[in-house]
Amino acid sequence: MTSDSLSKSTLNQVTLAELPSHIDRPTYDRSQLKAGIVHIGVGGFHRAHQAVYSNELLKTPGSEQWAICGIGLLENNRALRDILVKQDYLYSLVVRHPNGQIDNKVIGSMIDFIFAPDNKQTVIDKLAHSDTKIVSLTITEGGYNVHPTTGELDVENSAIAHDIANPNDPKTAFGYIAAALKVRKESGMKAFTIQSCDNIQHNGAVTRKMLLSFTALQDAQQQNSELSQWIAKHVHFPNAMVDRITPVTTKTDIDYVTQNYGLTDEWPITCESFSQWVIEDNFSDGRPNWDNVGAQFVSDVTPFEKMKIRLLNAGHSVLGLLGSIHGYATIDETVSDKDFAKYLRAFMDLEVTPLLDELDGIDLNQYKDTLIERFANPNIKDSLARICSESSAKLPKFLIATIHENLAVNRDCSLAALVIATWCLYSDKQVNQAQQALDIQDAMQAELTTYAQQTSADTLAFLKLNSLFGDLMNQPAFTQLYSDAINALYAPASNIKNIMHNTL
Ligand code: CS2
Repeated sequence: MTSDSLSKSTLNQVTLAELPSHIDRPTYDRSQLKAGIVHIGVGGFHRAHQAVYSNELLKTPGSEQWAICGIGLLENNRALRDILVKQDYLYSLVVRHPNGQIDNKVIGSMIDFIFAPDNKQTVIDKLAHSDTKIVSLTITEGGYNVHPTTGELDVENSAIAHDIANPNDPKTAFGYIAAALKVRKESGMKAFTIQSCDNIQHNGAVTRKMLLSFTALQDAQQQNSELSQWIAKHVHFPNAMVDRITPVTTKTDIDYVTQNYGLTDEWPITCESFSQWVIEDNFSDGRPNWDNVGAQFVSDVTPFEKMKIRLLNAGHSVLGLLGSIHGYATIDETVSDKDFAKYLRAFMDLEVTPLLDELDGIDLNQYKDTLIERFANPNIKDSLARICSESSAKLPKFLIATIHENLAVNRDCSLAALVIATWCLYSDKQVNQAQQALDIQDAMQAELTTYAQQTSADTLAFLKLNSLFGDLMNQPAFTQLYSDAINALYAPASNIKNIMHNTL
């Protein structure tokens, strides 16, 4: 904390009145709100996206039942809970436009937060409460426990195995949801909607499939329990495409708020001005009119989600891995280098666009232009470390799926092959071209490194991680491209830009 911030009061319900007048704040009476939404996984993205749509909606009369109660499952949510409690669940949102314009806001849609590890029964009671109509999720790609090659629930995951065996002592989102739905079923209550807000294609359908497998395994251990069948019949799982770039909060963001809001907020959120949310209109027991505040309800979200995940998220990973090896630190810095922008655009045009469906009202060329402009926003310092974090959970869905689809129709995938080879080098050496250490966070890091470190003896060693790559190892059309890329990357004094240039 800076000495400046020490002298300032904390943002909370009382000090809200002290904010300078230009700061947008809740204009609704927060004491009258009810938490119709319980959200599991209150990270930066949720606070820049769904909570912001809800904040705008609460400004319109008649929507008081749609406030949010947050749930934190992870130990590191303890600190967030302490901050939110101190701030009456209020937080600042700093929206940074590409042209330098800044929208300063305070978001008030969250009215409670429960730290689950210390309050398991409170969480189950909250989920089972009759006010709860929607349980929404941002538990990250890995949180769904989908086995990357079989597409089934990964029952070997230790937390999932624990929750299947111990229905009364949950740790995972599925464990809590199942416990609460059991209460609702047994007491004759309506089911809630389960609304995934993660970057997974068919996120609703995936959540449904995983939860039904999970509850079927729990049912098999208890007599007369038919929870899985009840869920299949009563719970709705709308698919959705979600989008807003939200970098990790830095000390600079905290200091900005202290100086410009005149109050301290220990965990403000900074995000880009662009925001998109396309949702299937398929809810179990009512829904907020988020379409009145910029979201879009559609009957089928499939083409929107594929376009976003395969262009934006994969595009981020392309820049993230190549840019990290080059020595860049942020996305805007990387895409402002015309060699990287050119490579990204070629990847999008040649290897992704042919796999996408035409979308009424969306011009794909314009969508790609906008993506590059968004990535280049100089006021959003989105770190490559954030983008590359948990690549083992992201790349199978963002990029490797594209490679498989291209191979199936004999289309070239050399640009993506170089990215996979770069991921091998990144996991193996863990330094950039200038030999500076990379900040790598990945639940599979030990395995990634072990396989990658066999590369000098066996060029294809990394691809043997078949839980990530499936049968890529046995597809000569791919292994040829991959070996060429590995040989170039591992050559003495190799230079990523030259290799990118030669791959184009
Ligand atoms: C990013 C996403 O995590 C990532 O790799 O691509 O967090 C991305 O910023 C969001 O999906 C944007 O909507």
